[in-house]
Amino acid sequence: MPNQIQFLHLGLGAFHRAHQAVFIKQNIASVSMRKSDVADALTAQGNKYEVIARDASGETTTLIESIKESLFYPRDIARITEIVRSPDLQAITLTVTEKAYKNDGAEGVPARLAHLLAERFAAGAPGIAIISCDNVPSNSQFLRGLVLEVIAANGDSELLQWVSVNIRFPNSMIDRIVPAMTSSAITTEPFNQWVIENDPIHALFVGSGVEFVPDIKPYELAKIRLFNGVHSTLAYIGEVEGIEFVANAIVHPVIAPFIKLLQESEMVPSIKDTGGIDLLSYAAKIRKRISNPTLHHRAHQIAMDGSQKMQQRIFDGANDLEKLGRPAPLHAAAIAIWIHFLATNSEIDDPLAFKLSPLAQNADPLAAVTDTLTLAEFTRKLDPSYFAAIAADLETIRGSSVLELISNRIAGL
Ligand code: CS2
Repeated sequence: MPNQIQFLHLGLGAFHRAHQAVFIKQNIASVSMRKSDVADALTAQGNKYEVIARDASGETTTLIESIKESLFYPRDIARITEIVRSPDLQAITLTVTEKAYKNDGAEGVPARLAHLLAERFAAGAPGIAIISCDNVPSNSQFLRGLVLEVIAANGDSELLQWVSVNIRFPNSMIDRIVPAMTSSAITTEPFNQWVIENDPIHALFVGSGVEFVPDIKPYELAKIRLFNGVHSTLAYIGEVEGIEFVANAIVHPVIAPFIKLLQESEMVPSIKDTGGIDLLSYAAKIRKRISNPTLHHRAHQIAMDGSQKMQQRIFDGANDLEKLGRPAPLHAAAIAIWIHFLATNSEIDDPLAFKLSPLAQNADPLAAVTDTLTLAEFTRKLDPSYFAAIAADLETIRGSSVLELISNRIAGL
């Protein structure tokens, strides 16, 4: 008798195992989308594993048993299809990283979702919720647009109508620091947050700690800018300056005041509708969490896929400040540091590095900045009024160092 599965998860990484699998008390079938090794290892250990939450005050270990099946797409497509066709299924959740949020063929995530939804429609099963758990603006709704695009391109108007009416895509904000795993246990921080836009799925989360809110936007902006924007900035500073872990970067005597100023004088005012969140105290808590000395979260890991992250983490905030008529010299500095990283690092893990790095290496700083930032693939472009300031910063870095640039910025130079 197969398990009754209420949640299907796509993207079986460490983050899923330390986040959704901890909050969800129903049965989950979790699917690896790129390689089978994690799914197979998890199956071999009976799908049970420990999550160790650690900070300077100590650690707690929790045995997680919500994952009932670990599968690999496409190898296990027959079982995945059976789950999707079942009326037991209530939701599909996803952690597939930023770069999966585009339509790039039949193996892409939106096309695979469209395929699974076609199976559910054909089975006559009721609607479900699809909940993105990636740090992407309006994540689930954005995914909805991509899925509908695939279905429309296939010319399946009945499915298009059914998905539009029956499949809910509530946006969600997720937050927990989960460094890449080094052993079979997952190490993370005590903090764990999941906020979902109001949806009937809340009935399955009663008592779970998951928050439901009418408007996710302020949570999303606060998280992506004040946390992830800071994380990326620290990652590129760390990579250029040879600081291995972000916990060390954020307490560095020059970097710490720069990050605090970046948050307080630019990121906080870039968010006009705060939804009642006290952004200054939120920012302070983020700095404290990133400085958790027990996590060993590598700058190199966070630096990955910058082309897919910087747009929403840094460009958007700078663009909002520009619209508000406020200066954004620290956002400009963060972008200059990223461009310098693109030009000088030899181990960049980013799908667009092969285009960006040569552009960033242009000896003329203004050409380097302009060509890098106007890449056609960027969907959220930085306002060109920043280019000259970024080029001046790049010149400073090239002539001295990243630390020199940021000490100038703290001094207000
Ligand atoms: C990080 C995030 O790797 C990254 O890009 O910024 O994974 C970050 O640790 C999480 O979003 C924290 O919730």
